[in-house]
Amino acid sequence: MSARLLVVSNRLPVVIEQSDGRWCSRPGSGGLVTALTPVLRQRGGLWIGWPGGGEEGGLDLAGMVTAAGEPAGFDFAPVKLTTDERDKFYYGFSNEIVWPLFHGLHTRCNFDPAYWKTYQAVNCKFARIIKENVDRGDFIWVHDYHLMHVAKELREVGLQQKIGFFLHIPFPPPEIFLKMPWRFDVLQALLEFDVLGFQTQNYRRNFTQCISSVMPGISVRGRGRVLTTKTPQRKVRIGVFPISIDFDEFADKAASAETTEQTLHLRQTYPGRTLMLGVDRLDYTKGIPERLKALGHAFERYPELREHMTLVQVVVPSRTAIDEYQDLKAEIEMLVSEVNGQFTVPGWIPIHYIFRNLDRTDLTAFYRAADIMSVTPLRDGMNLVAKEYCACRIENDGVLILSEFAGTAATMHRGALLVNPHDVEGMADAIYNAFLMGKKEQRTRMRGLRQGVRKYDVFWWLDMFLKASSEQDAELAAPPEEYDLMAMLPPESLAQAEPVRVPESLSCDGALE
Ligand code: ADQ
Repeated sequence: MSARLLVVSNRLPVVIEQSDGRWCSRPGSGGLVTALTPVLRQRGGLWIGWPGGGEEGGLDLAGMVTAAGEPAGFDFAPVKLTTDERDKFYYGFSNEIVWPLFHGLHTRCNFDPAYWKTYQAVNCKFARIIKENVDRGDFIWVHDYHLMHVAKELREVGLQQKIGFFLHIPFPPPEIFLKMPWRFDVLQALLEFDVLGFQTQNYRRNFTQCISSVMPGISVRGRGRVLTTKTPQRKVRIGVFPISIDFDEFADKAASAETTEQTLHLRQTYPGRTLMLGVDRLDYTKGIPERLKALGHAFERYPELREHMTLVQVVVPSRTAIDEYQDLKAEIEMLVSEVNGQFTVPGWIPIHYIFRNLDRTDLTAFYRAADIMSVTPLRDGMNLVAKEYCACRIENDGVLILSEFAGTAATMHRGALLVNPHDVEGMADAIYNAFLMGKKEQRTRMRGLRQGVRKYDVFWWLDMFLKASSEQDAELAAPPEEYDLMAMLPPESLAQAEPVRVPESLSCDGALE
């Protein structure tokens, strides 16, 4: 497909913000930006999104964003949000409802009806800006949970061309999703897209189960990478496309002279010690407190780890205007000092804690220097950090400790040491096993992991999505065989498990107005 890509996401890969009283731009961070930037750099196109900020009089937002886009090699179009929109659409509906709910943490949700109204209004605003910028023949590709209503709004203003949607986060099972007061509206809005992409088969299954539970008139057909469903208005294709990274870019950066020098410097800082690394956005889904508790437990349970292993925990600031994220930061800092207070001896501090954005050289040097990488989210759509670590292990060694609840586990389970992040003892054992693992086993595992990340990189992901959009089904590979937690349970416990039943009163009978 050679159409121009018109990518739409809540955030642009550039952030406009005030620093020392002056407006300036800086690169954005996070998984979506890491994945999509090389795609647009390679293909060109237009990226529509919000560059941050609220209502600032006199600020030439479009000019600043255009200037920031020039070196990137593709175009940006900004969507300006008012302060009220930012609070209710971004902090409110997106971050207090969809984010926790879709990660299975419904007790953290604040189902404020005012948020829903603003969410629709802002999706309508995005749709207007797409309409102003779209050319006939463009492929409109909307990203993530902030913009689930955009296709519906675009259809209402008469736009009939193909629109794709990719969900970067998990899609929850029906018993969680159906708690959302606006569940039918959200499902109906999603079915206004032509192609829907999910990270794993499990998340797609959750989505199709929600459709069959509450829209009995709509059946989902097919098997393999793409399923189809027909609504009265259109045929919707529903695929599994595990997102990835630009493997070569990370591997080349890891091998560069500046990263090598920086890696040597890091290794000298921790002489003779096993270095374990954690790199996460500040978020309660990333399981940072659980990891710190497990490490404390590991030092208790396996005293030989003391003075021989150090954790470097890097946390990138994120959503810090929200109280909950400030509380999480305080909790992390308290746990770091608790473990350090209990175990530090002269010449050895168990945890080094870094709370800031790192540039690519620093990040890849940490990946290269780390003997063990700990990626232990409570739930994660995919988790690119796990893939970045493997890409940077250019000597084919290192151990990946990986949560079975990360989307990445679906395909990286063979090479990684899988853990349940809620199981403090199991995590402590995994840390100890990683510490003891010999180079031979490390290489066998890491080679397999690296081959997978190299072959199924972000360009493969793009290709699969575009082929599915243009119905080139013969060229689509089957979805990967996935790690299946249920398959580990004894058969008798599965026989007793009750299937999820949705009350008939919830059914909305497939009507799509
Ligand atoms: P995120 O929740 O942002 O992404 P993740 O996929 O791990 O999670 O990506 C984090 C990104 O931030 C990585 O590319 C990493 O390099 C970068 N990063 C982390 N710490 C950093 C630091 N201190 N300095 C600079 N950069 C740092 C969402 C979903 C994920 C999904 C992605 C992509 O939550 O599940 O994998 O989108 O779909």
